[in-house]
Amino acid sequence: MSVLSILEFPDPRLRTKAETVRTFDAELKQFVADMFETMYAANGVGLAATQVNVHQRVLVADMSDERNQPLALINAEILEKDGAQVYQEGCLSFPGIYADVTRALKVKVRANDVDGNEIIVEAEGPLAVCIQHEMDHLAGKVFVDYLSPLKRSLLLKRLEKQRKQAASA
Ligand code: GNR
Ligand code: NI
Repeated sequence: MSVLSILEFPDPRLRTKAETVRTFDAELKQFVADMFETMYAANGVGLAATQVNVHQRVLVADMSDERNQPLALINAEILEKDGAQVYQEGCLSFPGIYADVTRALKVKVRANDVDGNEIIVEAEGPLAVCIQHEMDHLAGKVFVDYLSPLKRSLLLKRLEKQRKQAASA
């Protein structure tokens, strides 16, 4: 198992659109295990393959407080969306930056598990936010894309400032 390094904004590789996984083999299982290890090491609630520079439709999540409910979705597709919620989002590719984003309250998702079996997941609330956030990464989209230009430039300036401070500390 290995902790993978996470790409940070504005790395252009975060804009890559991921490809459909067609081979469900031992290599995929190892990659999913590495994604979980990377997500837990970074104290994240989710991680998309895009963030570790692998452009395949793989996402992992664990919204539980105990960090013992791993969910891996391969080739996830949203079948139904319902309602709306505002949630303060963060992203491992934007360390220290948080912003309110409006997304669907509930999602019904079709995906494959690591063995290639079809699964249907119905999520609501924070897990629904996380799945939508990770699916966006796989499409090359990031949470600040939803903000107004003014709010986005404010937060991106803050990200730069934090980086400069961290570099001089
Ligand atoms: O760890 C994460 N926390 C989080 C908080 C609110 C909404 C979404 C997220 S996902 C994020 C991990 C990450 O960057 N996944 O892509
Ligand atoms: Ni993210």
